[in-house]
Amino acid sequence: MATLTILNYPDPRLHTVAKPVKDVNADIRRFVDDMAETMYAAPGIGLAATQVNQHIQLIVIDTSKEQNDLLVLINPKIVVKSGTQDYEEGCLSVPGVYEMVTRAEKILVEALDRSGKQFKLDAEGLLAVCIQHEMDHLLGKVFVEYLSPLKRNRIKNKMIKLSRGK
Ligand code: K2U
Ligand code: ZN
Repeated sequence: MATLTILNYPDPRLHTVAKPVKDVNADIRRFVDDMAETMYAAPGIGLAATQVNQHIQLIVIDTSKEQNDLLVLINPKIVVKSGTQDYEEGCLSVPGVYEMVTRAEKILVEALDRSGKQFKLDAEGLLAVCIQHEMDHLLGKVFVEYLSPLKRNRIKNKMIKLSRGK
């Protein structure tokens, strides 16, 4: 397994729209293992393939306390949404930034697992937030895009300064 490099905002590659996975094969499963290793090492509770510059619809998540319950979602689709919830979100691609975002409180998501089998998942609370956050990444959307232009530009300038080692 290997830890992968996570792209930092405002890298334009973060705005690439991911393509569906055609064949859940051994290469995809190896990539899932690398994604999981990268997420746990960050540490984080979710990671989208877009963030490691692989533009396929694949997400790993682990919101368990013991960090030993990996959820893999391939070609995920949210089929039902209800309610709203506010959550102070962070992002491994925008280190050190935490801002309130409003998302659906409950979702029903359909996806393929790491063996290519279709499954459905009812999620709420932090898991629902994380799934929506990661699925935004697959659409090329970073959570700072929910903020005001003023806040977003301040964050963008801060990240550019950080990347120049200032
Ligand atoms: O996409 C990512 O960068 C992974 C995020 C997932 C996440 C974002 C917002 C809310 C929940 C999950 C990282 O795990 S950010 C670190 C983090 C860790 C625990 C709780 C919230 C954020
Ligand atoms: Zn993120």
